[in-house]
Amino acid sequence: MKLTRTLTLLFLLISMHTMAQKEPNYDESKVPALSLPDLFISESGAYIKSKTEWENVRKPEIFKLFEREVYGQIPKDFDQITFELVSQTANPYEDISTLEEVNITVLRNGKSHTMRLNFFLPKTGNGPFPVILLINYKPKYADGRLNEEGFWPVKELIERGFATASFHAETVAPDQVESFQSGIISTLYPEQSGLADGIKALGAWGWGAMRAMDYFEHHPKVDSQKSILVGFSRSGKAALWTSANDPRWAITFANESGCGGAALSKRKFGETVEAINRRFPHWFADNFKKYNENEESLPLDQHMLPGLIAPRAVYYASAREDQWADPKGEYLGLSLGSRVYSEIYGKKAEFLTEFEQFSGPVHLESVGYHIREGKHNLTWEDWRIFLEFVEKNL
Ligand code: GTR
Repeated sequence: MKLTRTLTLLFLLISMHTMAQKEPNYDESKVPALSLPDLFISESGAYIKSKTEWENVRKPEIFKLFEREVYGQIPKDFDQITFELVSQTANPYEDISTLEEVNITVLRNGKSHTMRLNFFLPKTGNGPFPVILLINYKPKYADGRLNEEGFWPVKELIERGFATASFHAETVAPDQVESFQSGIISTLYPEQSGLADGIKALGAWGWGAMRAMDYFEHHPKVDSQKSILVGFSRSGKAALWTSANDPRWAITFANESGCGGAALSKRKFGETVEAINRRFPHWFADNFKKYNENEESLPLDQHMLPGLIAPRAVYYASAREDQWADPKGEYLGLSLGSRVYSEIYGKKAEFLTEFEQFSGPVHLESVGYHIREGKHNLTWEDWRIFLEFVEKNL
């Protein structure tokens, strides 16, 4: 009897909790009228027109806003970094490439953390090769031996003359609320814990990408000036913030990065700030939670992110059925943000077409976008179209 009552109470509590969670909005007519912060009006009210003003005034202001309110501060300092080649093999693509499995060990304040990088080099030619890094969070693709649907198409990339590498996000910060700190945060950067603008998992993964770049820079067969950073979904968000922090990436590709990545938060379409912070409280800085169901008061939006990467190239992609990631919000984030490329850097980067009107990829100078049919995934089709952009922009 008592058990039945307890169970009924539990059931009631669970249903109340579920009801309290808002249904996502997929109706364009319910999207609020957008009032977005102006890219070019500085905090002191000045209108920013020149490259010097942009780089000295407005860009640092916007960077600080994202750092404080959204992603947290990626730490840049450490005492030592070492690279250890743990194994070198011709497998799994023995005719065309070599796989180097590398331990990257970073020392800070007497503590050390090791992350693993899987790095494929073409066998044809001496290089130096342009390099593509994928921030991976799917365990089954960790070693590059699996290539279902082209998630990490190592063979195809090697055949096109790229070196390519990937690290598994969990070797830097586990993707769980209970344990995300047990990677670099608790070991190397314990002071980040508990800060309202401290990094969580996304920032830690970005730090991992930077350490991979340290490896590329020291590798004689890599042309690190031609390096491409790729992320999908949660790692797409991480890739964008990484590139905003680290100017060494020539091209940054965020595939279906959605809320907290490419898509405008203030549209509240599909995944919202509240929804992402509730499901993944260990991704963004604590400050971002202030904007749960309160996007209006965000002092920024995602259209301000591409400008932190400019003038280096940036590429977004969406999938038509991936409404949760808000394809239109992703397109707007980039098309509005591309004004930094055209107005400050004088590039041919204006998006001339409304989201509803275009079909093929939009490949402009240093800025590109495509949408494909289908669901949320990183597929060979995404890579293939992206590589056409790379050919013109690397
Ligand atoms: C979704 C999540 C997104 C996105 C994605 C992923 O369910 O709500 O923010 O990051 O998963 O990483 O696969």
